[in-house]
Amino acid sequence: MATLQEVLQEQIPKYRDGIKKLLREHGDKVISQVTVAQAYGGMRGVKGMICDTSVVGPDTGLIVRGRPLLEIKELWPEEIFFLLLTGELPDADAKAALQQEFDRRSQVPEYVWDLLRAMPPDSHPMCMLDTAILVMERESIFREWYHKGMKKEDYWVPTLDDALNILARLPVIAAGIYRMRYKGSSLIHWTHGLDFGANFANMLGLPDPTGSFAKLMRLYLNFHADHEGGNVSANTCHTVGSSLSDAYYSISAGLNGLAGPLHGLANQECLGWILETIEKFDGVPSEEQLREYAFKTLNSGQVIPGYGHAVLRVTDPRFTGFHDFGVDHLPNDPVFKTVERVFKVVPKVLEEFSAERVKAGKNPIANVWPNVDAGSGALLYHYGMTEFPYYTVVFSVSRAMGMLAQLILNRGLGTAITRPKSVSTEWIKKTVKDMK
Ligand code: CMX
Repeated sequence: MATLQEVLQEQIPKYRDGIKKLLREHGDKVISQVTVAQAYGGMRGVKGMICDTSVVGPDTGLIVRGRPLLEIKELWPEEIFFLLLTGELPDADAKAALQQEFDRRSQVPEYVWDLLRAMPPDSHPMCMLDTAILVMERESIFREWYHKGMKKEDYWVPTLDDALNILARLPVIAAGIYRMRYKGSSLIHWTHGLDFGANFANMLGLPDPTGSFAKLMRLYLNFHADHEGGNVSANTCHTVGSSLSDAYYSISAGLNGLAGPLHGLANQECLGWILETIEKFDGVPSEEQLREYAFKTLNSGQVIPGYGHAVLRVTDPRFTGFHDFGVDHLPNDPVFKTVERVFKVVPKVLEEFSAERVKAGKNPIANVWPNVDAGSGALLYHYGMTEFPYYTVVFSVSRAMGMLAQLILNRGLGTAITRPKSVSTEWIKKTVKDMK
């Protein structure tokens, strides 16, 4: 089979022509309308952007290029990246070629480590990761080619080059942040010939006598790679990239969005919440104790992290996949047992709380089921990664794959600069006045 570059070389012109034809034939058809509530409500449900790497169905969860997530959970991260970009799975040769690309590009420049070492000791690991990406922007091949002059049809080529450089370095930098921040110890280098997930696990330096931590890392990097285009991180990366900012600027911006507690940081918050309950009740809490604690959290005006979703209306299949891993590998772990018990209790609590909200004239909670962040932290914790401010960094190493795949395809299409129309409250008031 051809390499990733060769497959894209063949696919992208066809993809571009197909979209041009679609626009010529159907460009003026209406696919979405916007209510006033949606304009004020984070544009929830407005169909106004395109993402061809994956879709999230409210009742199905993540589907990557037509394949439901739980059917592809055995794929390794490098295969997922190939699939996101091309819609095809690499054969053994194409996969080996991609792994060699990562080997070749994995060297992190010394100035990145100098910068990270100079950062204040209370810098959040997400801030360290994003800073490291941004400082490497000087190496952007896209920026260099753009300034020399390049045809629009070729934009995707140096973007792919930038993407591969970022992706190869990201696990090295992320693991380096972990080692310098939490272990006060030396960095572990990328091992040539080892796959992406096992390499990341190895560079973190946590004990893994059975290889099951490496297995978890492959699963973790697979599950978090993409979640269509409208979420904060992907949407931000897309918007920044649409101005032809290069991949370093775009990815760093997207990951800054992932660092918010309502998005990727929820996994840190979630494990914190689980551990609080264990500490308060001196061991795995009973269902009644969890119910009481959940209501206490809600009544104090906080959200229950790891539950709810802007799009999903069922249990997130990523939660199910992690739960299955926990059942297989750590069924008696107290943190995992608490996660299981929370899953039994919290959806009902949220349902009751939602009913009370509605009676008080507030919005219902649209989805009471767990999302990806509800269980993943317990697994990391079991393997000795107990520093939960770091969890979103692991998420980032993975999510970069989806954002970069989307960026490359958008460059291939020559997607327009993002510029939705904003309106003022004054305009809304005037416009709705005479409407029925
Ligand atoms: N606990 C308490 N209240 C919740 C809730 C939860 N887990 N989930 C939703 N609600 C509340 C919202 O805060 C909102 O309240 P207000 O109207 O008072 O602002 C109301 O229910 C309606 O919200 P919604 O339509 O159900 O959900 P949104 O699309 O607005 O928000 C999300 C989605 C994920 C931000 C929200 O469910 C939440 O805050 N969950 C907890 C944080 C979390 O797990 N985030 C990670 C999501 C996955 C990811 O993106 O990484």
